Amino acid sequence: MKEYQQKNVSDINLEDYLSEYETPRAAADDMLFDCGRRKESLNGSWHYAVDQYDTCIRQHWFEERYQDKNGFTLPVDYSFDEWPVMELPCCWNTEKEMFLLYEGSMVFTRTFRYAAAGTGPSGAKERVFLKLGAVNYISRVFLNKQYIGMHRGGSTPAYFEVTGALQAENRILIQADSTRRPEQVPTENTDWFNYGGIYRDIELIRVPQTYIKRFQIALVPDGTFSKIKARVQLSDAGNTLTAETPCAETPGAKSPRAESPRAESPVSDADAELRIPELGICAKIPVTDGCGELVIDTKPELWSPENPRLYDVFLSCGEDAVSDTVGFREIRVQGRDILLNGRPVYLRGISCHEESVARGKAPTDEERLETIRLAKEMNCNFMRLAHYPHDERMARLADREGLLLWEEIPVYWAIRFSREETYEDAENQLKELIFRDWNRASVIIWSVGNENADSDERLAFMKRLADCAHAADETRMVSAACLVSMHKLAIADRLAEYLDIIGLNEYFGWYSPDFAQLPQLFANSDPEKPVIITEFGADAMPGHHGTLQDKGTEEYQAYVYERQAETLRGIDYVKGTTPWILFDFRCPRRTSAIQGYYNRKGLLSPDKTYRKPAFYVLQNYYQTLIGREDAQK
Ligand code: GCB
Repeated sequence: MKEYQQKNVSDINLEDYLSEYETPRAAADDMLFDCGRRKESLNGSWHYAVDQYDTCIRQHWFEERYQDKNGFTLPVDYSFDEWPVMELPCCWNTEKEMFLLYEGSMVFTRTFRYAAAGTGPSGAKERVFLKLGAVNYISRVFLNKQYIGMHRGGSTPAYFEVTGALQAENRILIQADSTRRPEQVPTENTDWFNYGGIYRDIELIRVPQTYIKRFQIALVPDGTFSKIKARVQLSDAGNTLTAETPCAETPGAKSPRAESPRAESPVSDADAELRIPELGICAKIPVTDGCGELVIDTKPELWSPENPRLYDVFLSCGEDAVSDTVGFREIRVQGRDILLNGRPVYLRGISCHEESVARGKAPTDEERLETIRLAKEMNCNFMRLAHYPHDERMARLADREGLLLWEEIPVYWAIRFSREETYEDAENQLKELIFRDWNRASVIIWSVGNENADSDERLAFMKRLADCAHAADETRMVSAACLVSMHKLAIADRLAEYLDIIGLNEYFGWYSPDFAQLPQLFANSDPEKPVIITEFGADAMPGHHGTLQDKGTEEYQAYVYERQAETLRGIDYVKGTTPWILFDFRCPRRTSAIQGYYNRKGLLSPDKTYRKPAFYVLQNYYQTLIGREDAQK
């Protein structure tokens, strides 16, 4: 047999073709702090092929073996540079009609040039990372015939170090696999459309040998609004960086190291330098074993939806420097109140999917801004970004525009709660989200899931997630959208014990038709914590009219909103609402005449141009809540 024939035979018979591409796996610990860094975009034209049978991996297309060792030409099943072209990032489903319902693998490839930068002051060469903003659900990266690694999780970023694989001329190949699988997070059954693609930015990021891996900065949540804590983690433990330009210590700056037993041990690391010019801060953060922390006395103007004040912050350490634009605010729970900057706040919210008719889960920045603008038009100060991490631009826009956010991971419905690998996947997505958006003032709540039936396995799984979120972030609150116990007609989810705020989805007037049960539910419940009604709602096809008996009409939807508002306004422990949902969204499960593969619970049409009457009901309700708050001041 000729060599290629032998190879061909082994390719088609090897069923375990994937196991060697399960690791290395990019995960939360591989993330680096990338704000304020120079990035080279690899967005743009990529060649692609639908790869329904995973042939790219089975046949090792990335090896580009066009000849055998005797120089004979081999037949191949691909022609990268003659494949059609797609402009990335995008969801393939909206690019061509024939891809609308395609779920599975697609292979994307392009070439690019890379010019190695000169060596830095230390003489060391730069390191380079590839960032994939999001690929649903699995991505596998190959660079210059070399396998780099894979990532799981459809809505969080992946960082791959590519330093050793880069050349002056490069071919990159990425397999994106959107297959739904029962053991994934989310599992195969959801109430939204499963878009596929490399749908967020693709970037190369250059950093020095030792780089700033994490930089977290926030107001210390102690009720004084007078301290900022900055935390730094470098890429290497026990590094030997030297600070380039030491600056005078800011008066009032305290390093916890000075108080810790470690203060006695010799300091081998350099200091990092933190600057916030508008606060007159230029402070050293002592770094030991690659980590440093500093608390600075200062009185920043506080960030809030009404006054979204942002400060430019700069951090440098050795040869590395990053920057960010951050707001300083305090959010915490006291009894059944949610306090923003020490004052009780009612979260006038709306739930929102990440979707655009034309671009699926890859809306333009203008569309994102429009979404925020529409929420504000409805008098919202809060938005629930359901049911998975939305693009990091959304939190940046919310920081700038002044909107509080709930961010969520897709632990949705019936996850495989007893499977450890599924837990690890969920936890990794949670950490990737938290590390990504840690510095965003707008984000006040991490949600660890939605509507998971209360079983022992689920409780253990979700408790671990809540503990993990608390451990990763002491400045925010943890919640989940829980189910009503219809059996007890009460808020009785055992997970509530581990949350700071109880999220509650209730559909009285819709799935549970009897409105009278809603006040009864609240009368039967006595939570020790604030509750946010994370969902209520009703379908209404835009322009579909009828009487109050006709479900699916605009009239009935508006009626549900009126009845809900009537009850909710009187419940003292309900501290916010995020009705379901801002706009209609694609949903394969919704096949009725009024639905047409859309979930029609939106207050707006799918293109966000048409306001249903319930939009104005909510707008008025929130206006009355603002009036009530003003009267209490
Ligand atoms: C829910 C889910 C949400 C659905 C919604 C509905 O409870 O959390 O994802 O889309 O109900 O419309 O049924």
